[in-house]
Amino acid sequence: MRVDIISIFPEYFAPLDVSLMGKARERGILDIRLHQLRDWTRDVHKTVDDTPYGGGPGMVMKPEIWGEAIDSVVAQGQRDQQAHQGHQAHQGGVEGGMPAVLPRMIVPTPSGRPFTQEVALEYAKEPWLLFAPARYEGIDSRVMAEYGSRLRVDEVSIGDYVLAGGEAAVLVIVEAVGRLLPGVLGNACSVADDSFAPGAMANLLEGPVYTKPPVWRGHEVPEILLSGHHGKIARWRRDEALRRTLEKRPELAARLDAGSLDALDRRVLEEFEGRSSRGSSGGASSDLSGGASSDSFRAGPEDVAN
Ligand code: JD8
Repeated sequence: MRVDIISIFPEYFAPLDVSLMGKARERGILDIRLHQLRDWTRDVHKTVDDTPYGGGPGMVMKPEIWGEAIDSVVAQGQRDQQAHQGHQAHQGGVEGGMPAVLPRMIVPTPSGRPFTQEVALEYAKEPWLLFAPARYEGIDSRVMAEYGSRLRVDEVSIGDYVLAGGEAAVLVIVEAVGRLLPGVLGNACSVADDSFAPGAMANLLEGPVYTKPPVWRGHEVPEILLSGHHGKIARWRRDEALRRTLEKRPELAARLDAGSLDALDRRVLEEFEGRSSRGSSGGASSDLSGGASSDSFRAGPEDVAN
């Protein structure tokens, strides 16, 4: 996957040199290119912003600079493709390259559609992503209109809180998408187990995890985990994941597909219901008529420290 990022703070993306994303780049699975937006300014002050029409606080990013930058980065990406295909064609002795692919343009903004695991899975299928993280009050809206007619443009938000700019959101999205690419996660771990692949644990939060020593500062590891009884351990983990989801994310629990719950699951829900009605914790109701949605999010067993 090719990823182009245009920003006035390209140094913000140094974290993409390390850990999982760093290895994915070394292995050629991810091809990340950083671009300094100011390289497309023409004035001595390298100005990228101006006052908002209609007044109001802050500054808005100028459309011309973004237009020049996006046109240039897309053209360069297409030339690289042609060169790559030409090289492949030459090796394979076949004529006529494939039609030039255009990138999917992603603009982080607090007013964007929620970025979820389902969206991450969607982006992971793309050959080329172009990120336009902004600063100030954002980018002149005509830029998204201009490219919305030529590219697929997504305005996305990573959460209901306000950041100072889009760079942090791009880091989040690149990591969430990058770890889904074939060959990035070690073979021990597969995203099929984790990221919402429809399955028994979809829509459930992670349960608690433990490692050696069996006793630490007087705190013991739950006995069941030392039993070696895989069936009972799996059951215990599911119960813990259900309880944690009911307690911390009742709206997710409400989206659990009733059909995917077995009698033991329902026992956990009724037990929680009982506890919550006794304690009026206002937790999730066990009426699971909501039906499952695929955009759940469960972390996967990364085999490297992040
Ligand atoms: C892009 C500029 C700052 C936002 C005035 C504060 C995403 N989940 C998210 N929260 N915030 C952002 C985000 C914030 C951004 C930009 C994304 C570009 N800002 C602006 C409008 C109010 N300042 C985000 N994804």
